[in-house]
Amino acid sequence: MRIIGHIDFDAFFASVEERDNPWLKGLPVVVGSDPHSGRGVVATCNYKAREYGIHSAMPITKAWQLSQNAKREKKQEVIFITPTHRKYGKVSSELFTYIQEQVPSIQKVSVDEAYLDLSFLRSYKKAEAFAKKLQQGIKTKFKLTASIGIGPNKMIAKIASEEKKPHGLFVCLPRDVYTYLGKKTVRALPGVGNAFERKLKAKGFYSIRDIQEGSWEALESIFGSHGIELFQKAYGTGSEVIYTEPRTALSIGEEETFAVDTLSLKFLTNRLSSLCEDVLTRMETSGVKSIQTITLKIRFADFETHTARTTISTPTKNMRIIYASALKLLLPFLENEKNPHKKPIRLIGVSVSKLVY
Ligand code: DCP
Ligand code: CA
Ligand code: CA
Repeated sequence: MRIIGHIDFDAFFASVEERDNPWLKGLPVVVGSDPHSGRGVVATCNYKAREYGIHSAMPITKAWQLSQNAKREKKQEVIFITPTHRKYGKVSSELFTYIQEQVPSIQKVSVDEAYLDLSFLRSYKKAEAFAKKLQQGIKTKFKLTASIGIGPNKMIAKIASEEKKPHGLFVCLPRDVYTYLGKKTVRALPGVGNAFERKLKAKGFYSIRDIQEGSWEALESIFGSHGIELFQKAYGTGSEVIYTEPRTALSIGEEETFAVDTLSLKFLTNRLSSLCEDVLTRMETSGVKSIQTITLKIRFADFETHTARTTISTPTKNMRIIYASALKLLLPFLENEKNPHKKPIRLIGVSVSKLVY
């Protein structure tokens, strides 16, 4: 039985900003271009700002006007924030690494969404419980919320993930697909944008039910091959496969910030060894058979940060080899070679990549 999940983070850029800037809590937030520049659009906004009618892709000047209107009504003025795409990218990859450790096959489709193959759980009931736990884990670990939809294929899962946003979970069982889709407007189908929607409406197709009850010959004669595709979509019988990300691109890493900055060899080697052990444990729990690249991250007391990496000739999962490689990378940072001013170290991190599952 195929069980597919679709996860989509809520108000993604805005939620990351709210999380990282606690003073924004409870305020309407727009992430987008500078409203005083008079150019550009809203990338996204939090749900509070959506109450003002603001949404993604709206001209920023329009969002500004709506905020000013709200202010006149004695409501909170909107806080405008310029996007930091690098940050969102980093958060995104941390999130999906976390998810990937728990789901054998995922397909990331944008900065904040992915399909998850949940078939390994073998029942919709278990998949639902798993999704709930995943949402909770994400909330605890990353202080972000995501919505999840579950269904027999990607299309249904994606539509279902919109159902209960934000922080929602909705399951569409295979036997409910036809009825579930029937209640939605044609717009819910992938590939139906503004223009196509208008054409469909002009021909009397408002809801997906209208398409389900129409004949595919009629749809074909009006819309050609698009018509047939639409007919198939309306029945929700897709069986698209999950295109698993190449796992070689991923890494597993652990890092530690010390209570006191230090250059003590004994202390650092002890912590390094413990970090390598943690990495190894995580490799085991996520089914990694071997690794080939080891990366060391060092942050000095003044926050100057370096990474050094080494790739070994034969893939391994031997603790001693991983530790020895990490140690070799660390030593130059304790000596003149990479630390001429003898700056104490604040943080070290170890990560492994070129993973084989
Ligand atoms: N995005 C953007 N420009 C757009 C749409 C989106 O820059 N026109 C960015 C900002 C969003 C992110 O992509 O935070 C994800 O887009 P979504 O469509 O998933 O929207 P959100 O995650 O912001 O909100 P929702 O809770 O509706 O998913
Ligand atoms: Ca989203
Ligand atoms: Ca999205």
